[in-house]
Amino acid sequence: MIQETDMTHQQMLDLIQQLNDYSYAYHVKDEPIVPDAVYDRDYRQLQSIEAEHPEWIQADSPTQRVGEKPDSGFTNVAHTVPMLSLDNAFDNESLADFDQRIRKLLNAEQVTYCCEPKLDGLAISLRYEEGRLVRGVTRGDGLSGEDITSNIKTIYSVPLKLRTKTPPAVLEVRGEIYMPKEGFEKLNALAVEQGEKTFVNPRNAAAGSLRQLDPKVTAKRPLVMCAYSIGYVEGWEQPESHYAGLLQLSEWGFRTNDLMTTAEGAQGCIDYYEKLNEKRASLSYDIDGIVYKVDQIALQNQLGFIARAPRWAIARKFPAQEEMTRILGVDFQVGRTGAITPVARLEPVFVGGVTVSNATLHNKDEIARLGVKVNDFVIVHRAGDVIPKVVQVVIDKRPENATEVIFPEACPVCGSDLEQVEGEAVIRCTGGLVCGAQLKESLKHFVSRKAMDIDGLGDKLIEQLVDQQLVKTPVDIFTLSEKKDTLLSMERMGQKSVEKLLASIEIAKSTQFNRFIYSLGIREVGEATARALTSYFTELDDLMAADQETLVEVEDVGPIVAQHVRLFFDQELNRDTIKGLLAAGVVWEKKQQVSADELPLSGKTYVVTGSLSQFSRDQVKDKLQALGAKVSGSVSAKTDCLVAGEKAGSKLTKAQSLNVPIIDEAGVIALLTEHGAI
Ligand code: 5U1
Repeated sequence: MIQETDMTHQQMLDLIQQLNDYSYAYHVKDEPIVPDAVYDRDYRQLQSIEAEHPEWIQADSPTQRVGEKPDSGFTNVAHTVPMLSLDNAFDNESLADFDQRIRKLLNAEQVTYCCEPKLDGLAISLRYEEGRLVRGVTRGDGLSGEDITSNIKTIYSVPLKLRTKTPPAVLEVRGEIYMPKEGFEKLNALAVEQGEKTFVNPRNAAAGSLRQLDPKVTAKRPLVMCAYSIGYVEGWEQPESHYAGLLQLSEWGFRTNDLMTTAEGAQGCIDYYEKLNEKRASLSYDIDGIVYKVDQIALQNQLGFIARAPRWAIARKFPAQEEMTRILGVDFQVGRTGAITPVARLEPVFVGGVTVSNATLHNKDEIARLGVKVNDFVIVHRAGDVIPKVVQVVIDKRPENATEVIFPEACPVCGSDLEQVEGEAVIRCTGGLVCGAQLKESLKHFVSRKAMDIDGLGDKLIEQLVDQQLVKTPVDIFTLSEKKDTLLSMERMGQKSVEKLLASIEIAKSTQFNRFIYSLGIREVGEATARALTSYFTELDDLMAADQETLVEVEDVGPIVAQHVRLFFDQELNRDTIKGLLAAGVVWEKKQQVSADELPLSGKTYVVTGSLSQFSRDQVKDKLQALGAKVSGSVSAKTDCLVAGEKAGSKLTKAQSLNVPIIDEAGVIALLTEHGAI
């Protein structure tokens, strides 16, 4: 490391370049090239040299991202070229109509469209002169917007300087500023902790963050900018297609969406919609639709505009994830660990693509935080398969008959006392397996696919078995064969289904150690932790006897998990259940203890996609992990191999574009066989 005092001007410029390279890799490419500590050290070094030589400070220095408050709030600035809005299509027919219109106007058989996720954030226009950022302006009314340059500069994915030696004389880039879901959750969690107001959704959080008059506040908000078009350019010839323009923006240092692609005709666009709709909930950011644009710029020019919307683009909207409805009442559900969850009964409402009649209110504190009452109008949010939740009360519409939500004093199912651990929001029933609700939920978990995997023992049947007192602990499941006649007398249980159920129970007795531990339902022990525990302790007795100090040596096990594990095995009832299960014939194959880095696929990252015929994707993932591989959900340059089954989609395309090795089902079976996993 060079001492700051010895540093030449050129060395400082190199240091800025290096920091900007680190930042680009981290914030634009999502592929950090150095640990945070290295960035921080170099950043501090730059700060010292700038303190010593203020005359050397460069506009693109990372230290210049957070400046002073603008003196007089935000000023209004006219856009060089208006920021357009988009026509919407809410179904496939309207999209097909759009394509037909375009083909007719162009007299073309088929048109290529650029397809991009429509990010749910705020549109922005960034102006670069000679490659340097000079202004960032909100969309406003499309003709003029507010100059929020000082806030924009705090966003690390906004390049302060284009990554080229030959930039266009003027470049105006349009894009969206948004807040990723994780950053939004953290921001809201912090607001709750500090007793401040929370944001209803990531879009509002992004808008609120950009509206801050003090850039120091904006700088603390996890905002991201993603470019989606070139609004205006001087001194540079635009490529022939919109898609190529986006690739150029990416080369110049902008973040572009990695799911953007091109598609042929209406059918190509519809296929893209179906794929993205499936992925929508698992994305790390909110999208509210897809934007389709005629890809050829010459054709765009030929098509032109109607009013403020281009004829050559359309937004295909996804079903809204937030809707307003009314709370009819509040029920209190008791979960597997005794947690009491208030659930709002709703006037049915269509949200996130389905009709919703219930939404979680999480816990007592959340009821207080929302200030929600029965009969209130509320905003309900539903994304993907996640449980719908109430996110806001519409206070202006509060009716006269709104009544307080009364939290129960005792367990609504078994009447046991309730308890609340200090510092935790959750209130629990103390009844344990004596509580019918906890017993039912524990059994549902015990038999579930990733646990003991007992086919034919569904939720309804478990409820009947508990209600009729045929099953009081998981051990009783393994003695159901002695109660065949009673089973036959139960609702919807014929000879065939009873036999099938008993056969599945018999098969499930041969399990795996990690599944067995997961099935016990120890608090905070999910699938991955169960796997970590059982590769560290190969013997059940050793795991049951381990003290907390030993438990925290296990990868990913912290003091809280260790405490829950210890508490679980300390309880006589749990030890008796385990004894009973083993006595009933539950067994697993013992594995040789191998340290994690000696496994054949240690250090390798796999992604599994598409449909497989001989194994489920989960089974293949299990087996790859057992061989030491890490299994990730998305393809990146760090992926070592993609397992692509039939109908593999964008992950396959991405792997191909990144030259990631790809194997099919036969290939993965050969690999697993080679290493003795099957
Ligand atoms: N991804 C994307 N979002 N979005 C919004 N592209 C896109 N294009 C837009 C808008 C308003 O307007 C074009 C007409 C440039």
